[in-house]
Amino acid sequence: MATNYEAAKARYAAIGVDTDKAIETLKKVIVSMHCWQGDDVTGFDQDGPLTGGIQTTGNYPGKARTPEELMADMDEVFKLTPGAHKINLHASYAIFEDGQWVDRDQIKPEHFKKWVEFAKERNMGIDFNPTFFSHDKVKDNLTLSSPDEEIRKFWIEHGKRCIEISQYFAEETGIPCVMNIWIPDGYKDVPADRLGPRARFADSLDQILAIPYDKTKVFVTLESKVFGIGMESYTVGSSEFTVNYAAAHGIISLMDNGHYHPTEVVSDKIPSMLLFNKHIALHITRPVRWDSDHVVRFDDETKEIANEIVRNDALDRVFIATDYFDASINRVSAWVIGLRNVEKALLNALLTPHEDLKKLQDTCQFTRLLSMQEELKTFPFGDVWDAYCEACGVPVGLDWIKEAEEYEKNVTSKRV
Ligand code: RNT
Ligand code: ZN
Repeated sequence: MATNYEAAKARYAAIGVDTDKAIETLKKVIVSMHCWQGDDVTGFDQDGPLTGGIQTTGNYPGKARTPEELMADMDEVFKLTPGAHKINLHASYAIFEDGQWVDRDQIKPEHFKKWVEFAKERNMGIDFNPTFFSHDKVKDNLTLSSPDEEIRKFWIEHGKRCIEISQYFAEETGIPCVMNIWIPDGYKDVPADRLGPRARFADSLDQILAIPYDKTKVFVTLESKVFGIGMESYTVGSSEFTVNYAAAHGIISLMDNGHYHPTEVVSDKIPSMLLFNKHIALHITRPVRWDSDHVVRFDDETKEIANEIVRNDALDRVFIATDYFDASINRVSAWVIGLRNVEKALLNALLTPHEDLKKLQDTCQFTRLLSMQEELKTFPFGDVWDAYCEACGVPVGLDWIKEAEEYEKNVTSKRV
């Protein structure tokens, strides 16, 4: 493999790309790994179904049923995936000792102590998400925008508790916590009032963000959405709502690439957002005809998202997180495939001679630009990718598949 890498390195060097440097840079880029791929977004705080207009489909055996199982599966993913990670938790993954259950408006740092231990042992930070779904207080698909003041108050309290927990994560791990707010709220059919729910959502956010917290430790992000299942006609937290709210209140916009109209792409939004914001946040997923949260592939849009981050020198300004959930295939492998593909897209971007390509654009050499862009696709990317995996101490090439299959045979298939 060393010789393959040497040959690849020379080919990239000939176009001014330093492969060693790309590998060193990528090693330090943090990708926040969503915990919810492991258990189909179930969590541990209640037994009801997944609600909120999101859906996991499939019933592949071996899903994690307990915190211990989920943590073991996450460790397996870390073993098979190169790069630096954070873990991304939802509030519904609180771990209650026997008889200690409290509702979401009363959760406390102590309910996440085991996650802090897990993260610290692995030198990782923790990102967090209040869970505004899968709960009996999601009334008529509404939470922070509900006209029912009691419902709205419950969820405002939940948001406040989550900021406190986020700060606890940051203080314990020494790594800032990104706390993302996403609400499912919306209507199945044409609403009679589009402004009222959004005004209530804005007021709820104002109240949540009014609690004192350390803004150097907790970065609050707000995620938009275009529709959800059962909320096809209107979502309260639309793109315009979230981008404007975030800009006006000094929090951060989060773009999930499953949350736009099918021909709209997040890659094109990234540079505009970077021009006007110090930070932006991403959920990387794969929509197939709808917000289906398929496992991320090494596809054109994922590559283009990575290109926009890298060529605009924004690796330290973009909070990168994954967000997909496939229950139709081995869940650990699903996790690994998507995360490895995010890493591949970033490496691919780091191996692209962006400055030269920009120059071709600015001098209107479009024929040469297209020729270059297409030829770069057959450069020996795979050899650099293998060297990166080796440098990170994770399986190279197809080797991870065997390991994942062993884990399935010995661990997840025994869960019945
Ligand atoms: C839903 C949003 C949201 C969730 C997670 C579980 O459409 O993408 O980010 O997927 O919070
Ligand atoms: Zn998302």
